[in-house]
Amino acid sequence: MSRAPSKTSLIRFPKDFLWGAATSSYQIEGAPATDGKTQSIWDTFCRSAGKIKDGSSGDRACEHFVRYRDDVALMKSLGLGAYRFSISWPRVMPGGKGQLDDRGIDFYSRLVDELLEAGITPFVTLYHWDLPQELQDRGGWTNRDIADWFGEYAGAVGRALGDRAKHWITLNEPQIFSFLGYLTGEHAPGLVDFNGYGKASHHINLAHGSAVQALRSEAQQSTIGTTLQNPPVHPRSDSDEDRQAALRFDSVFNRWYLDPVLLGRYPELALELLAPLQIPILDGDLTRIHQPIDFLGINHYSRFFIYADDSIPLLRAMMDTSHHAPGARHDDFGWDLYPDGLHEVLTMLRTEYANPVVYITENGCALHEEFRDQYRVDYLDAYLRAAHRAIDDGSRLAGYFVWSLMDNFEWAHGYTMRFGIVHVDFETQKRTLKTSADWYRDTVLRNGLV
Ligand code: IFM
Repeated sequence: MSRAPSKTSLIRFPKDFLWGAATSSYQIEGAPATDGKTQSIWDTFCRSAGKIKDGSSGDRACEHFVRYRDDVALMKSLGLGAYRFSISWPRVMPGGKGQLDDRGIDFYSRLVDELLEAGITPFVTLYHWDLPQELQDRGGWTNRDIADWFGEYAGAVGRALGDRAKHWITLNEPQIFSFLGYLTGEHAPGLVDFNGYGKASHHINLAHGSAVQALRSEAQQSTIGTTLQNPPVHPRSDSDEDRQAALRFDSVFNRWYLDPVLLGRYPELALELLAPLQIPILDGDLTRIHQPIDFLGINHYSRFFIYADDSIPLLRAMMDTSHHAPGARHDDFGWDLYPDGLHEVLTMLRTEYANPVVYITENGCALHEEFRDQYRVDYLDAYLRAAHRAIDDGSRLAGYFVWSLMDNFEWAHGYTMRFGIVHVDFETQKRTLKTSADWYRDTVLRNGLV
């Protein structure tokens, strides 16, 4: 009896598609006071009782500061073409202003060299939430001067690393760090201050613009972008109240950051809703924010279900993190597996924002399964299929970074949530590949999904 040759079809990604993994400084580095580094708002926040679920901090984290060579070797063994990491502002510029500290910047310089030596392209994020505490003491993001402070910091880092690092991301998820840091108080600096939120949200955009300008002059021949998390915002029910709430939420949470950067204006609805805050938007601000960028980074996890709720004034909308679509699988965070959401976001960018080049700069899920993480394989596979569909439709998706390379400090959840494709034993610091890491390596090597 003859057997037909087995055929496996491949969902192939474009030839130059970049495959990577992402991390951030506070979540993995440790070494909180080494070589002159000063405190960040997360060092402070973690010391406030009750803020972090397991009472932990990033003091030790993955000890990446001393283990970075091994971690780069690990990335190489996974066949990664790119690595997205962030710079700790208070490590390279103690106190947040002035000169770079040679010892601090030297760490990132060595990391960049190690990556290039391993054939891995560095993607450098300038701000992934660890603001120098000294700047917070001067008002942090609510102080308009932060746009200049951030620009000076960006220029200095660009000058130091820009001869070798050619891909830059100004900010990570402005939506999340402004909302959780200034409105709900769940993240550093832990404030519940609607007026402060209003100011911060505009200064964050201004700071992005200043950083792009500074990088253009200091890190020439680089590609520059920013990273947003724009989840699809769906009403929790069909009621008119929830639908309107979802529109309000989308405008204030998502489009407030997308529109000025990509279109050079704030969305009308958000301006109307936030008008009582009298956000000081001065002449010339939108021009400063609307710098040409080379790509948009999108972090994507799931969708938000929104309902009408008065607990946040003006916005009158809230997300229901415990709501699930009927039958949907979800991860330990309670985030639904909803790959169509990624297709939705990419389609929105293509049709409403002139189809920018996009990198998915984070995508992943939290699972307590320590090694055999089949759910993560299913999750990544499903989201990558959705991404591929968007490419077929015409989206200019240039690369994908899994969140995260390794288990790490998950902010207010401490070490209770594991996002890595590599398991970290936080006692011994041993790294072990999970099932998903093997799967990801195979995917990267074949540049496609079976
Ligand atoms: O761990 C975070 C990361 O720092 C920012 N994006 C979402 C991830 C998971 O919550």
